[in-house]
Amino acid sequence: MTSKSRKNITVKAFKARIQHHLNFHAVDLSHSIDKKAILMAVCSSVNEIVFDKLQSTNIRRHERNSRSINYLSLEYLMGRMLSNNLHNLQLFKTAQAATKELGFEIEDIFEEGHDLALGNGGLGRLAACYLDSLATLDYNAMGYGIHYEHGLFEQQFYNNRQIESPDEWREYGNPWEVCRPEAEQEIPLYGHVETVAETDGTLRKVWHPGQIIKGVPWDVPIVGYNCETVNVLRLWESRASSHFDWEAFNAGDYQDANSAQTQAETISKVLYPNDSTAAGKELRFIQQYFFCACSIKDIIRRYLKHHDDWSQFADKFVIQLNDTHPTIAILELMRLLLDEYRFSWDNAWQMCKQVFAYTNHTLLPEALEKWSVELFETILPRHLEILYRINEEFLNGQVDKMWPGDTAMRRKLSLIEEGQQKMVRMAHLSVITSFKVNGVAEIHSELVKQDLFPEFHKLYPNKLTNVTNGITPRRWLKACNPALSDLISKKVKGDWAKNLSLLSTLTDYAEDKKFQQQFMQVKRENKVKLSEEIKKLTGVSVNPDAIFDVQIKRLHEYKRQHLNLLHILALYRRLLENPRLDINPRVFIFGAKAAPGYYLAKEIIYAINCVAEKINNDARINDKLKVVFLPNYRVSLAEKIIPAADVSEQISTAGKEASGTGNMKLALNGAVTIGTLDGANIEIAEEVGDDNIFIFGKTVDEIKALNRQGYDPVSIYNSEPELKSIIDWLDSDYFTPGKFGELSAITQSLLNDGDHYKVLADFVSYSQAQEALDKAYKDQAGWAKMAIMNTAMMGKFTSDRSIEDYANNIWSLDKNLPATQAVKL
Ligand code: B1H
Repeated sequence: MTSKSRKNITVKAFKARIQHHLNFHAVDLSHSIDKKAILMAVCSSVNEIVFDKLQSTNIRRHERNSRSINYLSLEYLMGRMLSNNLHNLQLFKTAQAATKELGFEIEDIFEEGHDLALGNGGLGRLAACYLDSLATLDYNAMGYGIHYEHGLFEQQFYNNRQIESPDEWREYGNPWEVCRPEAEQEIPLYGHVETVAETDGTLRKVWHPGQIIKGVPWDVPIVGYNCETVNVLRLWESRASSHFDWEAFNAGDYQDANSAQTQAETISKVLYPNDSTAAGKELRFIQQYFFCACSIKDIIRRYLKHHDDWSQFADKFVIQLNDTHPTIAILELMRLLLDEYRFSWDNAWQMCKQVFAYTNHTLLPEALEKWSVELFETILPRHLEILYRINEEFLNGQVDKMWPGDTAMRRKLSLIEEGQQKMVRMAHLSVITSFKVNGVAEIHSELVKQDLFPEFHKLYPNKLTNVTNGITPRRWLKACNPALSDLISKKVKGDWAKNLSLLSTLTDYAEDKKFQQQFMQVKRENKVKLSEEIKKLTGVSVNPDAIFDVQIKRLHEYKRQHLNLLHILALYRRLLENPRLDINPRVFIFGAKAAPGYYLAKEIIYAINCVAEKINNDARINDKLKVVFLPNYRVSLAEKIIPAADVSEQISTAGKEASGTGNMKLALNGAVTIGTLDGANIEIAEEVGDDNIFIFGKTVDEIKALNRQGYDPVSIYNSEPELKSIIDWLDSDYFTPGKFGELSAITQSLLNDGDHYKVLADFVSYSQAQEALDKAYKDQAGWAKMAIMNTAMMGKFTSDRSIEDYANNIWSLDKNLPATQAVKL
């Protein structure tokens, strides 16, 4: 089908297609049609168009032979695909009308779709937004990831505590993927390395693996917005290879044969449910290698399909490492070039230095990956040899040149951390190999230079840089907030979803009474819808005229959901003391999953739920406060919460949140931020202006000073009577009747364990900012103006801008590298 006929597809034709697919799926059309069946039929109808576009994109790519960007990420938090694909194909209204004729509301059909939750939080969702922008901007891009059988766990609350159950996203099949057996790979593991003498006397290394795993690719099409491009996200599934133990099987030893299969399939079984923490488990290490090896081999396969020699490899392929998780890709490319393609050491190393770039997403020490040398020795013995040589050349070369004879510096920068157990520092390997290393927001990138890698910054003054994160306005405004999108389209000329800076036109209407009313009316309608969802999910009735105050993100001490909790307790206490206290009614809305092994995070969830239960059932406070913790926070739930938010809580300890991206989504949808000077909050404040954001708390420098001086949370507790009474309250059995000390893990962490995240240090400032916010909300016109200004000034934070930054400053996608930079062999 040509793009012309596609644009012209009528409701009638689309409906006929859906009916055809229903028929094809053997649905009994004489009875009422099941929602799952119609979902599958709509997806198949959309796929006809999508795969047609994918074919023509591939043909175009081949003709142009442009440089391709290959995004390696252990996580992709895609969410649901149907609504987004319909919007991007400009087919939403057609599909809506066609399904209506078949007796369905399209939103109800969307609800049947399962989230693709192959990621934890911000890092995985960022990868998904970047794929959307890469396709929309027509870049030759491929995403590589793992086809986890189970994505991020599902969360329920039982007796106020988090319970996890496995995510079954493919229970009924996933319409948005095709298997590509023609591109499967074999991946070696374990075994030993042999040194073989060639006839000419040179020595060659041969790795004799102990096990071979098969990598099977599944392709998910990534549809660009309002353009002809469809790219691919290629996800690897592990299987037992044909080296599966047939001998044992035939000899009747099914158990042994099966255990090899089970072991192989375990590799892509589950996503590790960490966020901003490294897992440190052997299986995770194997997962990383399996995924990297499949992806690197696939990249080489794609290159060699069209080239007879290696001279253009670095011109044609650039590989972006999404954090250190795919760092082993570097060693795998080295190994293949050296051992399989017989490169000299220098040529192989030059090649690697030209193709890899690395994004750092966190400064948290617990997230900086290290793997034991022992693990390398057992699982990847050849890679360890290569790593040792890279290290030796690095220390004896660059390090010795810059700091001659400085053994302390050698120890500090070495790829190997000495100690009881020798560890490989993955970040160091990524930094020394990559031609660019970027942080994800201005302040974060500065801290990467100053605090995390100051020596590397000295060694490579042009390597460390910044690309501020972004979000796709297609999913995070156009698709999730149709009412606001329609209102915007009435005022803003041009395709703002493709050029988000156009939203700045809205500043002209920020003080226009009529527009303010329309804007706030949309917000109210979204709040009514969310209230219904809240009732459905929690049984709690909330008032749509209250302030909807939202904190949605992974649960982590540094994100400080417990600071929010302390302030809720302060409000509750003030209301009990004075039931007529003049504050706006407020609904505090939380959404967060805690890593299953993160004890304190789970205790914070428990505490919020216990406090919520008490407050929501306390008639004395006249419904002025409500607290709801929505279970199973995920992309599709975020799409419902964000359009209804008045207030966006971005309250991390300064210096800890690398960027944040929820902050951008909420502001884009007209929520006003209360936040610290951390991550991208700083750039949001610069864009919206100080009058349209509530900033509080200690700055990075002040936090550093506190650490230097010696921070004493107990003295703050003793000198702030309200704070003291709240903490004591939390320690009583008020929120857990009959169970004293039930919530004391939190108070302990704040008072006895040093309050690492400076919750007490920021409490008073936070409480004051909240008071100012409450006061500002009373001026409805003033608030509307602030909300409009937030939407209007989010242009910078489109992921299209981030991708253009990467394309221009890191990947050189619009032009091939000058020939002088290409490896000459
Ligand atoms: C971010 C992670 C992360 N930073 C380790 N680091 C993981 C680290 O499974 N692991 O081992 C998983 C995830 N995630 C987040 O990245 C930052 O905290 C956010 O501030 C940032 O917005 C996001 C995207 O850059």
